Amino acid sequence: MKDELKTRFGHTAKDLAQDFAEQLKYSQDADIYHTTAEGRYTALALAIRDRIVHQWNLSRKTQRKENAKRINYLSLEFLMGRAMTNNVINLGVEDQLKEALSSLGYTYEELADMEPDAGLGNGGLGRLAACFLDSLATLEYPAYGYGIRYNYGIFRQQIKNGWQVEQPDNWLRNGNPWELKRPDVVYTVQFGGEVKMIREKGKDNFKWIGSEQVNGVAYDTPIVGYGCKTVNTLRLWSATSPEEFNFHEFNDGDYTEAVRSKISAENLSQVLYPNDTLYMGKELRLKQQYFFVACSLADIIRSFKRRKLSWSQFPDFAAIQLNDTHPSLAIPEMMRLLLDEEGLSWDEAWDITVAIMGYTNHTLMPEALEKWTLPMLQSILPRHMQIIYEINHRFLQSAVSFFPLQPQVLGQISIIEESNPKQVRMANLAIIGSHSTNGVAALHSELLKRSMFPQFNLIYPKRFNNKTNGITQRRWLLDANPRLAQKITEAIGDGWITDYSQIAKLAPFATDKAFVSDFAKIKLENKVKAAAFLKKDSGMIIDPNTLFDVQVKRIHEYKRQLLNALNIMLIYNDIKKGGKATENMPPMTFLFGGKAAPGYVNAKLIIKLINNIAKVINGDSQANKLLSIQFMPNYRVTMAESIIPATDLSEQISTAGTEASGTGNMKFMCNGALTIGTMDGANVEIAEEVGKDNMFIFGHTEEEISQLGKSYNPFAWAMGDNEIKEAVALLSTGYFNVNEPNIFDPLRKSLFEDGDRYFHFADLRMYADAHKSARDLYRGDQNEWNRKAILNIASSGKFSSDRTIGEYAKDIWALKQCPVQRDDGTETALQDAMKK
Ligand code: 26Q
Repeated sequence: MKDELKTRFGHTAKDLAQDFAEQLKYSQDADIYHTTAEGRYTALALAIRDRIVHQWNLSRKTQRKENAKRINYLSLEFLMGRAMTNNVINLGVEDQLKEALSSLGYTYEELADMEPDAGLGNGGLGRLAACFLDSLATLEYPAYGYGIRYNYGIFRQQIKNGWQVEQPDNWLRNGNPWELKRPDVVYTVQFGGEVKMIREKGKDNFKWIGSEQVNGVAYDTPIVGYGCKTVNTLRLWSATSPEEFNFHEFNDGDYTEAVRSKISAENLSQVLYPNDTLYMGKELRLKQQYFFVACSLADIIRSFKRRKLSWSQFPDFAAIQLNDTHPSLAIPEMMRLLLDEEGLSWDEAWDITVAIMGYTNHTLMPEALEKWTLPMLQSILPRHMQIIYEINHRFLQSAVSFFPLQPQVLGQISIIEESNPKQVRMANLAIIGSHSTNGVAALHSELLKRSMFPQFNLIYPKRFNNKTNGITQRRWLLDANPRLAQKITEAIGDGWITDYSQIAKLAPFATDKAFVSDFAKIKLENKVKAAAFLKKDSGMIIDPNTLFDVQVKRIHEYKRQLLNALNIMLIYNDIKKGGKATENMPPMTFLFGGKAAPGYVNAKLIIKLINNIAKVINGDSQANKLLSIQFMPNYRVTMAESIIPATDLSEQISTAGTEASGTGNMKFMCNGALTIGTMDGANVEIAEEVGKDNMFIFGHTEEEISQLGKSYNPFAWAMGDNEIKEAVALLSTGYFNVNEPNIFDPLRKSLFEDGDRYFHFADLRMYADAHKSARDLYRGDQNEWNRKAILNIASSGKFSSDRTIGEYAKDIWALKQCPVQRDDGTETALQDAMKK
């Protein structure tokens, strides 16, 4: 592998050392004796980037020459994490690089550790987009990711006195060596103003004259496929003020106004909105969405126009996937461009738009559905509002025949909600304006058809489909867990890296004595490493010789971190009483991690509660021999890469029917953790693959939950079980908040007075019992535990994002692979230039 890979400067450790030293000298103006850690990191990143750029250029050329269709993945979020270790692995230069750096007296890990996470996303949806980019490049599909180059990513979370405190994430502070600014790729986007109708050649033409303009400049990041053949592009837009606009006001003498409007333009790409699942109708968010949609579509159209083909062929060359409704303005924007700018008829424009667009839904929570008020849309995007009205009008006309004598149904499926003020339902728009609507796990996709959008399913039965999520095994196993990856490769060869179905070959090793003992050793090593990471990251002390029980994900009531906390109270109470449930308990470390949306009061209270419980239990000399509770501040991709490989028990305990898929569940599975979980999201399919016997499945199913429905009485469920009653008393009597009276009242109220919307008490007994069987197995039969863990890895083949992307490519995008030759790039840049 290493030997065949030759890039433009040759490939020995010595060459790499030379490149690195040159970058230090010329881009950092430093020699190896006088450098800062940041400078060394940047120099190394630039040296690596140089090795990517040639292949990047070649990929673009090949894809153009082959007239290949391209997928354009539109997403407000790309949660990329770090690039360096990933790029180094995909380039195949890790060993030489380590040698090169150590020959200069540096360690690779130390430099790699300087890189800030690219945290341009909230959670699952943004990380999914990042995994998809990795799979698209590795499978050699022509693809662009389009998004916003936020100056501030997801906030940094600090914990002060148990409470979450948000700090700005200034991730570009020291520059970003992975990106290339493309000053020539810039589009002007307008907002506001009015629409004029001009009658020309017997035809009505609409002209939208905006009152405010913003430029979007492209910043490109290379996405290196494994083995480095195809290098695709993540193109992120940064907002600036158009030059002329400024200059004009400046000359009028209104200098401060010029500066003000410049700043207001730049505001657009300043910051990622930190809420997930709870939708808020902020004007700046709407502008962000339109800004990035308008730049991306202009770019896609520019690239199509270069081919000089007819518009009807557009869908043969471009597919656009909408990552949730956040980019769904792409539908009216595409219509506007084709109608107003290109002069197509409505029907021509509509057929093209529907053929190009695909929509992925990521949530079942009604409060997450995007709705913009009509007055806001009207004032910011007046022409789009006209187009949306026309789309809706035509749609409702065609829908009438499906619902004879049921006029009220039309009100439900209309894009416009007749509330006060009226609202525009973006999900309805996305379904109507695309040829595919998919959910992200089998159960979720069924529920979309059955409960969320039944009428649309009646009208468009062929549009609804499922694409079960996946994760990239390259980042989440090869990169995050190198020792286990090496062991697996020794056992079954390295085919799994690019063909993850081969991981099934690991199954026989679940009973192979040597393999099992190596697996156990590696798990312990990973725990030691994770403990060191946490010590360095936040000063936490944890004991690697305990069972690591981990729940890491955004904090949300439906994900039920509270259920975990209530179970910990049960365990604690039992220890204090010397009860049976904890008689033979293995020493345990409960690890929590995750951010709460800054405005989500109950989520923030859950963090505080976990921290308060931790304080009491960790300080209790009787309990702390068996129990340690830890909240890990600032959970992020880089922390996940350290914690997940060290986990024994993976907590996936959402109320059935609420988690669309989950993807953390898959990451834990392929790193050899056992899952304790409900039959929700992709857990259902994990159980299908590995068998319920090799998991700890508990709780009401989705059907049972909806059966329980309104008759559910949390109080009765809680009080009917003595141990639960006692644990609840700890919460109600303020045991964990002696000096902070009443702070947890809102949580208690949501559980008991507001009906426990997420059915904690319906599932708590079953959860506690399932948890006990997990503890018992861990304590009683390490061999059996490890056998199950290895079987989990061997059964994780389905959950590669390579499989997911293959399905999107075939079923939704009609996309073909476009192999790119690997070129050693031995011609120098000068030789290249002289050919021109
Ligand atoms: C919407 C409007 C305004 C501001 C913010 C938002 C917003 C932002 C992010 C709404 C939702 C999100 C993120 C949703 C998300 O991450 N969903 C998760 O997607 C994963 C990938 O498909 C699934 O595995 C998870 O189950 C789902 O919760």
